Amino acid sequence: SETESKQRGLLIVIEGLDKAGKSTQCKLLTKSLNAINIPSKYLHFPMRTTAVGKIIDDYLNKRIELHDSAVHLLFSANRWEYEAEMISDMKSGVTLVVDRYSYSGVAFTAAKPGFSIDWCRGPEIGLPRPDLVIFLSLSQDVAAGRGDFGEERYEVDTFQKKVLSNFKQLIEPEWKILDASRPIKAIQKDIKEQVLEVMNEIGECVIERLWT
Ligand code: 2DT
Ligand code: MG
Repeated sequence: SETESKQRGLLIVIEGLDKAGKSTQCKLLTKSLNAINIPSKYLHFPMRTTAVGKIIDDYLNKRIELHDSAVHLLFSANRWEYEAEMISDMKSGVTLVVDRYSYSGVAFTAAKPGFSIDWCRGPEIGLPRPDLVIFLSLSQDVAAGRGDFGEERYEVDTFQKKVLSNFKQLIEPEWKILDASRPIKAIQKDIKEQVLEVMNEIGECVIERLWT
């Protein structure tokens, strides 16, 4: 009817360590939501195709060196440069399925010497707050069994351990922690269930902001 306004899209974030299956699950979710006529878009931060993203890609592939603080701000800028589009997508009913977000931003930089979680949160304040955060949890053993790390910066066991301990400090009560060692389909089933549940609750609620 005319009085019934369209439900906004959700901001769904999937976080977790390397090799937890974030990208696989995000892509499957996007596909399956679109298949049931819930318009959805897959996003992955860092978004390496933008001007800022290209610098981040150079840094991650060790083609350039940058100050750790500068890199942190670039990762954040890479989200801010997409903020207007995220908001307009959600307002027009598109659900965003996001592979890494501000939590990775904080957990990774805070794993470097001299960086506090508090300082790392600063530039993220005001970004759209996710409606649902799913954390794919994987033990070190299972992760190791999924093959070697790549050659990018941060793809080092000792660093990943610090990142995990930072993630643990960021977990909020509403987060859904899923065991990522299970088969892809089983994890996907749980994720979809959580998403549909949140979708029923959200309705036309305002888009909240991070860490305010
Ligand atoms: P991918 O492997 O997902 O492409 O990430 N990272 C990511 C940060 O340090 N800060 C951030 O804000 C984000 C989103 C995680 C490449 C690496 O970049 C790290 C791994
Ligand atoms: Mg990677």
